[in-house]
Amino acid sequence: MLFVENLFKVLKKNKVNFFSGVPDSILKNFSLYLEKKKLKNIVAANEGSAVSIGIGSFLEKKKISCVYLQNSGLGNAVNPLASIAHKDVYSIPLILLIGWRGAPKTKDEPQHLVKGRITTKILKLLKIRYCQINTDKDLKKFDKLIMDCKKKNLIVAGLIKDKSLFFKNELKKKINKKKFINQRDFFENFLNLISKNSKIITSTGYTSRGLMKLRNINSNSYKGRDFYMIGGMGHTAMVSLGVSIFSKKKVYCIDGDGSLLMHMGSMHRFAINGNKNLKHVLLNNDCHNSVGGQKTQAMTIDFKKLSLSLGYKKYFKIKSKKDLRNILKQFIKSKGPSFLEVLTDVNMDKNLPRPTDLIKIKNRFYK
Ligand SMILES: Cc1ncc(C[n+]2csc(CCOP(=O)(O)OP(=O)(O)O)c2C)c(N)n1
Repeated sequence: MLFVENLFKVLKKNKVNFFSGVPDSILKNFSLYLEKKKLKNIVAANEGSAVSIGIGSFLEKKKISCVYLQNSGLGNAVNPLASIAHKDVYSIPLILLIGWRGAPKTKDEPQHLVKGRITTKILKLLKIRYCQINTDKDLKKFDKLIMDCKKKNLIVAGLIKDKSLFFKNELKKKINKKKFINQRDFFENFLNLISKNSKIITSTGYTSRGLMKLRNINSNSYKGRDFYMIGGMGHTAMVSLGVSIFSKKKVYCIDGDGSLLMHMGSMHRFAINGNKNLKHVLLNNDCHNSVGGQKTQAMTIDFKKLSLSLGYKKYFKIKSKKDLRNILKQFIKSKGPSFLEVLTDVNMDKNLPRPTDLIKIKNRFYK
């Protein structure tokens, strides 16, 4: 039997059939399996929300949830874990399934190394009992932990660091065939039209990697200076606000929809506290494309009403390639804080680069 099936066998045996979480690359096949089997699953805006949904489900139905997350999202989760669910507070049982990026002795990207190093320390500080799940055999330990969680109303966790555990069960997501804008077309036109000394801050995952790829191909012919914010998902808008307050240059925040939704309250501050040099671009592909394409349902949001009611001065939308240049020009000319929604497809270039020299990226952005 495949690993993923054995994992679900353990969860089913313990009557765990409700899930909430934020997708992660290691757990990609776990969340796609939830979709395939049509299990009850809420893709939460952030990991704190995922934990809170699990807390609520227990309060109403004594239903123990499985909350899945990447360890980078443990920071978001700590508040409800420590202040609501902890056994010294309301003692609400929860099962955490954590994708452990940057685990000691594994090779990973720089933004994952610190969190990877302290993941088990955070769990220990929170008195959350955990086990590592490296093979099918480890599922026995996980099973025992879950039984304890049920008996004693505890939070427990299983840590998975090796995504190859799921490889035999690689699930493919159906590609959205709608003819929206390709991310690369957007960036090519954008970099061509902006003024030379513009500042660009891009969100985690493919947004940063896609922009970096173009810079690598053609470093001289494009304008602007980039900060690839490959960690701290969801904070792109507020980092951009901070930059813009102390800059006379035009500052562009380029967000993915998963990133924007993660801390959406930031939009309000962006609109209220931002100056006219600050602009917000949303590359809306309706999903977490970088980690498997799980739906965010961001295309159900009326960003025009939302952004204008929050205080953005203007809203623009690009739906097709024929509008791309024209609307981009209007957006670039507009007085901020303004908002541009670009409907993008999920087709990405192969072999996108991964930013590794982060200090160099920071220093180049300064200059
Ligand atoms: C706090 C946190 N949670 C989860 C992740 C894992 N992660 C990396 S990229 C990504 C998806 C980003 O989605 P979106 O902003 O829509 O951009 P897209 O991938 O669609 O280009 C996720 C969930 C993370 N890096 N940090």
